[in-house]
Amino acid sequence: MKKLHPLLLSILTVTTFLQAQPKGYNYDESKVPCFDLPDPLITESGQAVKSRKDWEALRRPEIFALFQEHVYGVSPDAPCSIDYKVFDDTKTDKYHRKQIRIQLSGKGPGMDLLLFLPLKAPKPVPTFLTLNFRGNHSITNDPDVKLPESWVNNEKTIKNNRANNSTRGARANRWDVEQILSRGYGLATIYCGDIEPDHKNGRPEGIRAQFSDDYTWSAIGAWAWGLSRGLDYFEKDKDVDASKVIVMGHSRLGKTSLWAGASDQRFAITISNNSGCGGAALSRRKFGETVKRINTSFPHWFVDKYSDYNDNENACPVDQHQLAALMAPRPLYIASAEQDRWADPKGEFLSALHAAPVYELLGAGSFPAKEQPPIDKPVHGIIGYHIRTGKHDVTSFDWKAYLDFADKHLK
Ligand code: GTR
Repeated sequence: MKKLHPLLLSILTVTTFLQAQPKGYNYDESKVPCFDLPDPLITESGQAVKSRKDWEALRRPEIFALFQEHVYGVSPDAPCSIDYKVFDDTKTDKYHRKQIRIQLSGKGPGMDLLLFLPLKAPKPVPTFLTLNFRGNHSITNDPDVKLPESWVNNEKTIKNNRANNSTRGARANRWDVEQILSRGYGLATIYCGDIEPDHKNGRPEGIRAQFSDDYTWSAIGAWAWGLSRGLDYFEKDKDVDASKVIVMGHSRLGKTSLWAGASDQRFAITISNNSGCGGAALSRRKFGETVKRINTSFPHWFVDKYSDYNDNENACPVDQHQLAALMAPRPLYIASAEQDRWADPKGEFLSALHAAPVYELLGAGSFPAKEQPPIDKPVHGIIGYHIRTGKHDVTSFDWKAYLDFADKHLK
């Protein structure tokens, strides 16, 4: 690779750093306000949660309902049956590729699930299920992966919100397909826009428009619901071990993987990659992105009520460590990136730390870190965490950590 001039390199580094950290927000640890976190092991009426039974019958449903009401909304139940068509089933020299069209409701939107399976590993395989930002074709250079038919963001080479080949492989760097398959796992992905376009006026084109307004689900709620429909399909596919599906997501789609893992306890492992505000980061810290800013920029991601906590985080009956606790006793991984201060790496770590007492109560194991671990040194208990070198992204380092964690818990 051609070397960049050191001056150009430092300008580029500073520019990326500034873009990743919008001005006017707090990045100074000494300015984090004092706060009390709501205790996952004390009920709203003040009763201590002392047993698995208390957690399962009382406190878990209570916390889940609070997140529905105040943050992500109420989604419909799973449909009684699943309508799907496998339109591609091909073995190449690299992988076994399937593409499946899943109809989400009678006349509403459908989503394409792209599935890469290892050629050699014994079937059924444990599989990562993740949403993507720009279309299934963007995660790979494979010319046979179908372009999305739904709305996509306009960019230089994309007009009229319709995908074309210019973005094929555009995000391949984030998807280490080779490493994942070589470790004996499948990788499945769905374009989030197939479920609902990611913009504030996307609702009429998405799955939410097909259901009654009694469901208060947000766009994150809708995307998470779509992930569950992917899992419904895996229950029909003999190549995938539906009891070992790992829901993983990056950034806004990491917020979504957390809500999916909380809403659907069939997911065996949940992974949040750099999910930040409204994901793994504690809102009460007001470090980097705040509740007010996220509700202003992305009002469709959450329920309207979430704006009651703009500049008023302490009034929210939940904070994000309780979302993490909803995964218990199933393994949970939270990952941060050193330069991704907008997402508040420390706040992401603290969610893992404060979710741990629930895992301990359930006898599921613990989180072997009391302080944020050093850079690039993953810690793997029943909860896993790492903070790696670099920016807001998904790297091969992240995937290796997720694969090691999955091996530890699923193999
Ligand atoms: C940012 C947003 C973050 C994060 C990110 C992403 O603009 O402020 O909460 O979700 O987008 O999804 O890439």
